[in-house]
Amino acid sequence: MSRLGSRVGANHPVAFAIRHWGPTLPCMTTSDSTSAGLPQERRLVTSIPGPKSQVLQARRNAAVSKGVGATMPIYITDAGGGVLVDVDGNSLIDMGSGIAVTSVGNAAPKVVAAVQEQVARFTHTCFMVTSYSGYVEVCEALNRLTPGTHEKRSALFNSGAEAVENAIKVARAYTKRPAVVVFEHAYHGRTNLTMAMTAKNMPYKESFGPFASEIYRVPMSYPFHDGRSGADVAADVISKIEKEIGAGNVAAIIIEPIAGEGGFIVPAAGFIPRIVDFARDNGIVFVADEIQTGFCRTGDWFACENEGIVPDLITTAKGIAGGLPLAGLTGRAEIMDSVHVGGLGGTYGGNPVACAAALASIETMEELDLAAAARQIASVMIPRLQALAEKTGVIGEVRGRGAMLAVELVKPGTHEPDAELTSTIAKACHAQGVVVLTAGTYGNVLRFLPPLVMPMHLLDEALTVIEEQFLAHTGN
Ligand code: PLZ
Repeated sequence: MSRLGSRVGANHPVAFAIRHWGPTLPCMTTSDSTSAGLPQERRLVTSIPGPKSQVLQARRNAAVSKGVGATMPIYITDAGGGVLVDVDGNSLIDMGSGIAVTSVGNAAPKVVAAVQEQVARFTHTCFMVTSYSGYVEVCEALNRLTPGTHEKRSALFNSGAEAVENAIKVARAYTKRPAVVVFEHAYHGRTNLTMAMTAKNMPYKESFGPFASEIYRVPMSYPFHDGRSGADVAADVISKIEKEIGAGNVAAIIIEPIAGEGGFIVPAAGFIPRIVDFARDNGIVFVADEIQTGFCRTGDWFACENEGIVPDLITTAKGIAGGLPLAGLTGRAEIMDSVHVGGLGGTYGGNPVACAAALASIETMEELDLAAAARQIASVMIPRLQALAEKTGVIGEVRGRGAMLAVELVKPGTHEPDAELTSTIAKACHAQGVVVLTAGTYGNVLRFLPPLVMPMHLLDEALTVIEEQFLAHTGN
C-alpha cells in the first residue's frame, strides 16, 4: 500500500522522537510517515493495568468525577501509527482510535508539525473578534469535500454535540418550523438537546432530564433485527411523521448514515434515499450526522456517498482534526446563510490550533488515500470476522463499512443479544493488549475503528488475538 511507503512530514524531528523506550528493544518502525516514531508492535511487560496505571487510577478515583467512565484503566504516555503505549511500557494495538478520531494516526507527523507551528504563532483570537485564515481554509475544505456540488457554507465548533445543536438551530431558522425527527438507536451527543436526540437511556440520559421538546423518534432500519427492506421501514417512518407530527411542522430529519454508538447499524439499501426524497418533497432539511462516519472512515470521504446521498446539512467532528477538538457544520448556502449575523459562534469554535491540525489531517488523508486504506482494512477484516462467526456461532452479524466494522453477539442460533459475552470478550482482548470498544443499544456489539494508517501486520495480530479470545470464551 502506498501509505506504508509514503513519507509525509518525515523530516520533522518529532516524527522520530523515541521517548522512554526500553534500551533492549529494536526500533522497528514500519512507517515513519504515520507512526510518530513508535515501534509498531504489541508488547506486554506487565499485567493490564500495570502498577503505574493502578497508582494513577487511584489518584483518578480521588480527583475525577465518578460520572466520567473509562473503557480501560490504563494511562497513555505515547501513541502513534497503530499503537498506544502506557505508563508501564506496555504497547497496545489500538482498534478504537479514541472513538474514530485518530484516523490519520495518533500524533501524526504532519499534524504535529502544523500544530507546533501554529501554537508558536498565536493560540487564540476568537474568530468572532479578529479572524484568521485557517478557519476559512477548513470551511473551504469542508465545502469542497462534502457531498454535492452546490454552493455551500460552513461554520466551526468544538465538539460533535455542538455541531448537531447548531444544525438544529440553522434548520429551525431556515424553515421556521419546530419539530426534529430522529431515529431509534441514534446517538447525537450529551448536551441537553442532543441527549433528547440520543436514543439510549443508560448511560447517556438516566436522571438528566427533563429534555428538550419537539424531538420525535421514528424507526431505524436495522436489517439484522427487523428483517425488512429499506423501502418498507421508510414507509413506516414517513407514515409516522405524517400522522403523528405533520410534515409541515418538521424542520429537520437527522440521521447517522451508519448508526455509530447504536451498534454500527447499516440501514437496508434504499432506506435513507427514500427519507431524503420525502424531506425534499416536504421542505424539510435533511441532516446527515457524519461525526463518526466521516473523513474516510467508511472507505469514502463521507458515508452518504455510498448511496449517492447529498444532505442539505452535514455535521462533522472526530476524524477531521487528528485528535484536536474541532467540529463542522456544512450545508447549502441558502440554508446556512439564513441565520442572522451573530447567530452562530462560540469563544473557541474553530480554534486556530485545531484548524491547523484539521488542514494537516485532510492533507494526510488525501496524500495517503486513507479512504482506500479503510477499504483495504475491510477486505482483511471482514473475511476473518465472517469465518469467526461460522466457527463460534455467537456472532449474529458481521457488518459495517471500511474501517468501521462490528460484530453483534447473540445467544447461538437466536437473535437474542449477549451483552455479557460481549463485555467478557472485550475485557479479554484488553488484557491481551488489544484495545477494542463495545457499542449497541443492547450492549452486544464489539466494534472496530482502527486508525486508517494501521500497519497490516498489527491488524493481522489484533485479529488473531480477537479470534483467540472468542474461541477461548465460547468453548471452542
Ligand atoms: N454524533 C454520530 O458518534 C460522538 C461518544 C462517546 P462529541 N460519539 C462518541 C461518548 O460516550 O460520549 C458522536 C457521534 C455522532 C455526535 C457525537 C457527539 O460528538 O464530540 O462527543 O460531542
